[in-house]
This record gives sequence, C-alpha cells and structure tokens, in this order.
Amino acid sequence: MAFKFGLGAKLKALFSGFRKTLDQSFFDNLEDLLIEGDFGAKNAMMISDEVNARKPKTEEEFLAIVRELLNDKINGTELLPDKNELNVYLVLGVNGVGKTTSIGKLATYYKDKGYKVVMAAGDTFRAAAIDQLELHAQRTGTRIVRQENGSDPGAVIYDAISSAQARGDNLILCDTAGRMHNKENLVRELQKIDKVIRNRIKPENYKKILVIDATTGQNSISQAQIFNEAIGIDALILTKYDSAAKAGALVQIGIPVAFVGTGEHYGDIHVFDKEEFLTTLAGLGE
Ligand SMILES: Nc1nc2c(ncn2[C@@H]2O[C@H](COP(=O)(O)OP(=O)(O)O)[C@@H](O)[C@H]2O)c(=O)[nH]1
Ligand SMILES: [Mg+2]
Repeated sequence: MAFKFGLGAKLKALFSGFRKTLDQSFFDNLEDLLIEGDFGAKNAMMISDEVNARKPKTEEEFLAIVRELLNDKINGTELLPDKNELNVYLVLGVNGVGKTTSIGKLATYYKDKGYKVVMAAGDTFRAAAIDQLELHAQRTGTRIVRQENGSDPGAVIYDAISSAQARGDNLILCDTAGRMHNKENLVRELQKIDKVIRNRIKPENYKKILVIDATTGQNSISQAQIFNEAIGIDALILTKYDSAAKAGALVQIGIPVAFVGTGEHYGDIHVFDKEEFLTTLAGLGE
C-alpha cells in the first residue's frame, strides 16, 4: 500500500534547510507545517517546544522525536465481536464518508472470520440508500433486514435484533443516515436508535463506530465531536486512506482507530496498524 501523507518528506526538507541552526524561523515553519497538516495549534506548539528542548542533531533524531510525540496521541483498537453473543455495530458518519461501503467490507471481513453477519438498513431517509445496502448484501451473500423508505431506523434495528436472536446470528452491522443539515434532528434520531440497542444488547457487545473520510482534515474533528457528544463513539474507521493527503486530524480526534479503508473493493479494509501509520506519517523507514 502506498500512502501519500507527505508530512515526512516536508519535515525532512525543513530540517535539511536549517541543519546548522534550528532558529526561530525553523520552529515557525515547523508549526505552520503541522497546522497545515491538521494537527492543530496546540499539538503544533507542543511538538515544536519539545523539538526545541531536545535539540536534534540529525534528520533521524528529529523525525524520531516527532514520531514519539505522535505515538502518544494516536491509538488503535481491535473490534472483536463475541462469538457466543449477539453483537451490534452501529456505523455512523456524515453523508459520503463511506458508511455503506464499509458495511460491505466489514461483512466480508467478519464472515471470513466465521461470524454470522446481518445487515440492518438503518439509513431509511433515501430509498437509494436501502437499495445500495441491499446490493452489498447480495454481492457479499449477507442477510439484510430492511423496511420501507421513510420508516423508523430504530424499528429496522429492533427487527434485525429480534430476527438475529431467533436465528442465532452473531453480528448486526447497522447502516445509518448521516444528514448534517439539521444537527438537532440527527442527534435526536441517533439517541433513539442508541436506546433501542442499549435496551437489548450488553454494553460490551455494542460498538458505535464513526466513519471518517481521511481526505477531510479539519472538518472531521467537528464531525467526531457531534457524534461523540450525541451517543459516544467507541472506534473509528478511516476511509479513503488510499487517497488521503491529510491524516493529522486523527491526532486531534483522539478516538481509537479500528480499521482503515483503502479502496472500493470488499477486500480493501485493514486492521489499523499504528506503527505502519506512524512510519508513513512521520516519513521514517520510507
Ligand atoms: N477510494 C476510496 N473510496 C471509498 C472508500 N470507502 C468508500 N469509498 C467511496 O466513497 C463514496 C461514498 O461511499 P458510501 O459508502 O456511499 O458513503 P455513505 O454515504 O457514508 O454511506 C463511494 O463512491 C464509495 O465507493 C475507500 O476506502 N477508498
Ligand atoms: Mg450510505
């Protein structure tokens, strides 16, 4: 997999331009570079101060310091459903980030691991959204629970839970609508869905997964805040990692990453590998 963060190369170029003396202009440039990369002003200053205090003498030392500081800010998590229970994964995120596509990928991923997977068509806002999930269900050979366009997403998920319990399925992947133009409605709808699931599924078997488009940058931070404040988020899926130029926002979001999506095929999903991510991000070992 080839990723294109470009931060490592920029850090190297900056350092080699200032090799003799790391003066104020070096630190100003470093902070600008990190802010442009969506790491946030606070992190940019923290990294700049730390580099200043440790006075790296070589490019390698400099990159190692940046890597170490970023290492503390990024976390991975493994989403391993309990095979002896019914698990519900609620897939959330704004329109177009890759929720429905990710459900197709997750269905493939977990079916390969031996789970009995069901999809729940909780994005009932557009008929096309239900049909899109249906297509992924057909292509991946996954059972789907759906209702009419416009029906209550909580009712669809309730149905999915009842039928999964009756059939002994292990994992429900719930699609949701991500309309952001009315934040209050979105939050209210999410809280209703959340209640339906919480009343029926053990907390440890219920995961709220936010899908973030890795090309988005700064906007993804406010998305994460809204969803996290509404119902609490357990893990992220970072999609479009194959075309991502900006991943610094991840450092600011602060929610552990479970998977990265690297394309439009069902196999294009990978468990998040923090070391690999940092290697690419900080430009070490390229
Ligand atoms: N390159 C790339 N495209 C993706 C990835 N995940 C989703 N997409 C594309 O992003 C677009 C929106 O995806 P969709 O699943 O419909 O988003 P949703 O509105 O959140 O359900 C589609 O064209 C997908 O093929 C990914 O990991 N890489
Ligand atoms: Mg969708």
